[in-house]
Amino acid sequence: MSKDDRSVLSWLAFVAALAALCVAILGLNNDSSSGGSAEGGGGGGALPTINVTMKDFSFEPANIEIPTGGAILHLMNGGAAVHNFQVAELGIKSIDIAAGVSYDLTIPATPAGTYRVVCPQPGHEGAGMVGSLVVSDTASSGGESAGGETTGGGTEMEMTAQSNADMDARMLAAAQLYPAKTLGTNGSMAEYTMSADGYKEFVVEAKIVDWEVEPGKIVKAWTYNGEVPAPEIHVTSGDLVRIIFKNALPQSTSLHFHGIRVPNVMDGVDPYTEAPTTPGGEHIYEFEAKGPSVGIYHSHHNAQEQIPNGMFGAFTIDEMPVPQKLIDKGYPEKPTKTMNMVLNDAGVIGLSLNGKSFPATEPYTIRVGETIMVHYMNEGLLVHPMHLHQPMGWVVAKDGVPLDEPMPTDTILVAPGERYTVLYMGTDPGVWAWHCHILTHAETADGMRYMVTALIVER
Ligand SMILES: [Cu+2]
Repeated sequence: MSKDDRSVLSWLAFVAALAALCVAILGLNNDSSSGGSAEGGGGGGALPTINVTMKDFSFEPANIEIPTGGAILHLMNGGAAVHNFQVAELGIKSIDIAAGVSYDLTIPATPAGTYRVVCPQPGHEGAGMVGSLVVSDTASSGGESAGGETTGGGTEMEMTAQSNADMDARMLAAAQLYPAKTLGTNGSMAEYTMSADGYKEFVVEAKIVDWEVEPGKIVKAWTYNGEVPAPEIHVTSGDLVRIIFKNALPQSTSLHFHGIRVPNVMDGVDPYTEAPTTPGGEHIYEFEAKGPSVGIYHSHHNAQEQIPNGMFGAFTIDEMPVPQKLIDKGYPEKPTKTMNMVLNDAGVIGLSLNGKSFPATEPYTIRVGETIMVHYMNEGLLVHPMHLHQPMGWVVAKDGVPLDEPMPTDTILVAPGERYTVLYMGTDPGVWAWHCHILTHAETADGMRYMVTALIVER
């Protein structure tokens, strides 16, 4: 057993403590949302109608109680996005319900039990749009209100010692998978060839590949060169850069260099600065690198779908300097390691760090006294407050511009499109949790998930 293995195992004690906290939080949430309101039905054997509001991104109530004889769910979309109501176990799925529209979904007679409800729209389940359909003999069936009290067995409010032990066991099982091996590797550096006319030439091909986000969740990811995030393009100021861009997608696209200084005609904004690159087509981008920069290359065509599906990669020019003020505090002049942490929350990939969801995320290791420089890059649709339990970090650059005055941080809010560069120095040995602090982006009742990884600090 390696030192790393032991460290990860010792983390399990921490996992158990977090599990207990999670139970407490869940209890509170259920308390405020339990009990669906029932209306209509008219008696005489007609099915009761239960109102369910769909929001961005939740169901209200989250626990929908219906009798075994069936019910009509009056689904009202009170959000801004299209939503859908699915109970996969029962083979039930509503139509796509547009914002502001309601739809009556009939649930036929169903055996008593608790069934998982999700919105199957890309990214919505990951964003927390899940609930339970609680079918019981004791749920009201004649048009009476289901009331605010839990009447059926098996809801999370009625947590018995057995169900609590079951939850702990599920959390432990999930935690023990970390770090799980999955299909599809990332984190490579893009290779180039030198052209006869002095350019560093990179070939970037947009294509769809099978990508395992977490164990067993294999999606059709939209990628550059088959990786999520795409291979990092790293060049030096003064380099002449040529990107030979090929489109193997079934859809047009274009390539934008976010946070990189390029001539307007190389900005990749079709149909303004260029025509879209159609399926099977090719486009050449050329410019001189002017850094330092911490940027991203990503789609600028149907981007709200193409980017979250995986079409993003780091584009960096030169290195971000360590501020003199930190060197004065004893930080090394160069970081021991530099890495990117690209955040995502939508599309086929969903809530993820570097294209992977816990327990498939990658742990990072440094020693006490060593430093790791992290470029956080948000390519999703939501903000993410990224929190490292220890060590304390220093923000040294914002959107690729070095800061004169570094700012301390243990939680940094990264909005879509933003890049923050944070320097951490190993202080106390241990396996330190590292996660988004929007808790539904990091945990479920089955344990830690999604935007969670760890920094291992070795002696
Ligand atoms: Cu988040």
